[in-house]
Amino acid sequence: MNKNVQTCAQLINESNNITVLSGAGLSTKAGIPDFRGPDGIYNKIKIKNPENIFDIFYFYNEPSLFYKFHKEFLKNITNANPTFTHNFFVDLENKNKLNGIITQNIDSLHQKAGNKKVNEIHGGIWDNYCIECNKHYSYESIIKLLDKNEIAKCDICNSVIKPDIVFFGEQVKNFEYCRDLVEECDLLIIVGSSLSVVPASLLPYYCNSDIIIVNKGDIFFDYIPQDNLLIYENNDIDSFFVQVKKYCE
Ligand code: CNA
Repeated sequence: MNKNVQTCAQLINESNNITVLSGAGLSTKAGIPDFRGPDGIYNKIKIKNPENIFDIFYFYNEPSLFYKFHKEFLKNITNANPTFTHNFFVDLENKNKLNGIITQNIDSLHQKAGNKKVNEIHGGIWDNYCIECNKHYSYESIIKLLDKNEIAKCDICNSVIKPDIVFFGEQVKNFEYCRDLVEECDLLIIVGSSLSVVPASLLPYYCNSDIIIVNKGDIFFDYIPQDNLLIYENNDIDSFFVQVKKYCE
C-alpha cells in the first residue's frame, strides 16, 4: 500500500479548510489535453512557438492561430465529463471541508461536477466579447460562428471576438482573493499542474499549512515551501484519489 495514500486521507480527515489548486493535468482523463504533459498540446501541435497560441500580442495581430486551436478545444470541452477527482472535490465541498478551488483550467469541469467555490484564475470560455465594441457573446454563439468561419467576428463592427480567457501578457483574475484562500487554508492540495505559469505558480509560496502535490511529470518546485510539502506523489491523479477515498471519513 502506498504510504502517501494513507497520509493524504488522514490529512483530509483532519482538515476543515482545504484549498485546491488545479491545473490542466486534472482534465486529461476527461479527454482534454494539457499543455506540457507527454500528450499535451505543446508536444502534439507541430508549430515552432506553440506559446504564441495564447499570447495576447500575437492574438491581436494574428487571431487565426488561436482560433484554429480553440475550435478543437471547444469540441473537446463540449463532450467532456468531470473525472473521478473532480467529483472527489465535490464531496469535500458537500462535507464543508473545502475553503475553495483555484483552477488554472478554462474547461469549467469543476462547476460541471457541482463545485460552487470555484475561482477561475485564468478566466473561462463562457463569456466572450468583441475587442472593439465590447458586445458580449455566449459560448454557444461562438461555436455557431466557428462552424462557418475561421475566426469569430462581431456581427456589429466585424472586429475580432475574444473569449474571457487570460492570455499570456494579461492580468490574472482575483489574485489577491486566491492568495487569501492559500494563506488561510489548513491543507493545500495541488493537482495536475507543472507550476510553470506565473503568477498562479507563486500561490503555494503563501501557504502556511501542509501541502500535497499530485502530478505525473516534471514540475517547478521554486515556489513550494519545502518544510510544508508533506506529500509529493508523482502519479496519475485519479488512480491516487481512488485509493485515498477508501480511507476518507
Ligand atoms: P501544464 O503546464 O500543461 O501541466 C499539466 C501537468 O499535469 C503536467 O506536468 C502533466 O504531466 C500533468 N498531468 C497530465 N495528466 C495527468 C494525470 N492524469 N495525472 C497526473 N498528472 C498529469 O498545465 P498547467 O495547468 O500547469 O498550466 C497552466 C495553463 C494550462 C493554464 O493557463 C490553463 O489555462 C492551460 N490549459 C488548460 C486546459 C484546461 O482547461 N483543461 C487545457 C490545456 C491547457
